[in-house]
Amino acid sequence: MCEKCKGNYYITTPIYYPSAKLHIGHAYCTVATDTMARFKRLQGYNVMFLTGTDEHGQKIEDKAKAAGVTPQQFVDNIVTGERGVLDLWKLMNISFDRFIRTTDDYHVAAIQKIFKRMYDNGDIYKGVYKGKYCKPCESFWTESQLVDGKCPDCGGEVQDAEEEAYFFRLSKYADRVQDLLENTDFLEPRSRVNEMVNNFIKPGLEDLCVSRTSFTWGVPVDFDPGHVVYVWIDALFNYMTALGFENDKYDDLADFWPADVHFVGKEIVRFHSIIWPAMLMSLNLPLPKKVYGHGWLLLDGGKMSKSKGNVVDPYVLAERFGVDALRFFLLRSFPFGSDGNFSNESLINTINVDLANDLGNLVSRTVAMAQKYFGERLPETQTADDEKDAELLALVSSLRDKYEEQMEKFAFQNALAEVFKVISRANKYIDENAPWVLAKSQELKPRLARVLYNLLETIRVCGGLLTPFMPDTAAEIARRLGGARMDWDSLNGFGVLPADAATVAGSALFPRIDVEKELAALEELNKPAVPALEIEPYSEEKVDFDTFCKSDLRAVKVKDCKSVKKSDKLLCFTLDDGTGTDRQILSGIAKYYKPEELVGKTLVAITNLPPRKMMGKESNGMLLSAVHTEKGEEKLNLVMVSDAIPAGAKLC
Ligand code: ME8
Repeated sequence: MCEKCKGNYYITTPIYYPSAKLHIGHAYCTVATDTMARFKRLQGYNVMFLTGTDEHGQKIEDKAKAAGVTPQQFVDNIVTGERGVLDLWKLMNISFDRFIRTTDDYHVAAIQKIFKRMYDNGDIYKGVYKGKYCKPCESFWTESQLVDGKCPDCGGEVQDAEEEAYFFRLSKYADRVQDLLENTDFLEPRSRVNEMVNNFIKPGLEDLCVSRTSFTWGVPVDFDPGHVVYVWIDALFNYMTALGFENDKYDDLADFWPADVHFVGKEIVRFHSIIWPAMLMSLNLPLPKKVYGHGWLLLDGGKMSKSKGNVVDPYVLAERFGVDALRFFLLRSFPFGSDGNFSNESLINTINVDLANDLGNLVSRTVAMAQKYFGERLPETQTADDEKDAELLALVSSLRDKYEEQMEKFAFQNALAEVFKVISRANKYIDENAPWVLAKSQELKPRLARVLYNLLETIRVCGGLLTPFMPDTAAEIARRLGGARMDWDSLNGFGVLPADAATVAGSALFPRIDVEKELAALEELNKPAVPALEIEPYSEEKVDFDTFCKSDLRAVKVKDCKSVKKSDKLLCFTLDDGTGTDRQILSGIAKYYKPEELVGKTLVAITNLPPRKMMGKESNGMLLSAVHTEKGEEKLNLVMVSDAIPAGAKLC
């Protein structure tokens, strides 16, 4: 630890499944973790911020197979490929110190050692895993994973099945884990404690299956070939292997373990607050100080998906609205511990109200006035503060403490609310003091200088406290304030800027967005791309051979073809079917052909269908045609065969 530092601080995000591209919900937790890491650095801590990817498991193996690549190629593409996970974190200005991939060699080797240690101490034993098996998918499922009793992947029937597997003695740690949850601040928010204890521990903790033989994409159990470590030992221990636990790649355990906090989404709180401490207890390792289970970003009250009419691709959002605006929105709009409803409209409104109107205007107006009335620097001759200034000064002076109190509780929304209270007050202060009136009198110039100084100081403190949320914006604000100090100590008081503070003019920090226009543009972007060519799905239903052979297919020659009165669909064909008697068939293809272009063609007809009346005319059979969809438009082509085939020839 460095001598000047306040101490070490270790914070982590969950490691993401690279089974598909990440959406804005995934970015939510990472932005929150980044903000916390930056806040701790600002306070003076020596921070280790870990994130990464959780790359093993059947789902990845299956997806790679479907894509025709190896599992490693599949995850490499999503993690390190263009617009992958690493690109996204770079774009979002995520200041992680370490990135772990569970396919990294050092991690794989460490997991094998960890598994063996728990096996040797008797906490991992061999047993039989009973579950439901889907044959076509070659997948095991638990009862609770089934959807309406069927395979959640293909919807097919499942059957009872067993496979040999290793189990972790989770049940042995039930009492100690319950005590940890109920009698310490290990898990927050507190509301999640009851959920864990009542739903999972009290009904009886079962031992946990920790190996599989039904797939191979995992860390091999080195002392029992055929078994791979099943997900949670592999995933959870990333938090320690990334510091050097059971490997020589890193040597940071002494400095950073136990972690100060693991940020995790609510659906994986169970794994982090029950299974993770139990595994650490098994190895007599110190437990992390805290697990914080945050809420979900929802779309229309439900799970996030692309199809719900909102753009959720963080790349698109960051590129259109700016990274800082997007980061800000995520933490300003939703209380971190609860679910929140995401919408493009609320994103735009937040940018317009908080960033363009309140923050942006305060900075633009103040800097523009300082420049207009005094040029590059304020004059040192200023009046002392007025009574009118007291409220603003008191608010700014106490802001850092209030903000810090909220940040320490991970209450990002409340911390921002404190800052924006001061920003609003400062905008009101401009109107109350009407600098443009003060500017008219030479005598009032020292007062005008003081008003502007107070505003610049307010902007400096607010800008500094916004650094963890909007690092680029804060840096730009510091620049406009002539390179103002924004370090932690300087944010605790009023009067840090020199009296002759410099200012630098610039364009609007956050231009206002036209809500209607932008929503329309996003809707356009969200329209699914029309596939160039679509064919009808193949029928699953089988036809037996004899039934198929009953269809009498014949080559027929078009003697005449006419449109049908009062019908814009039908064409009426007079056909030579080789019998010597003309056959009449009506076909609904007028949209696709002009009648005259078909005369003389050799077509295929099913001739033994019962006669049908259409628009008062009798149709004796059906002409075969091929249908497909091109760029969203339905196309039809009559099946035409070689003119060398005589009328009446049977097709079989
Ligand atoms: O769970 N809103 O990975 P993952 C907020 N590999 N958070 C969301 C979200 C949403 N709409 N959708 C997902 C895993 N998340 C495991 C973790 S840790 C040892 C292993 C969050 O990619 C989710 O809650 O499925 C989780 O915390 C994180 O994204 C990663 O999810």
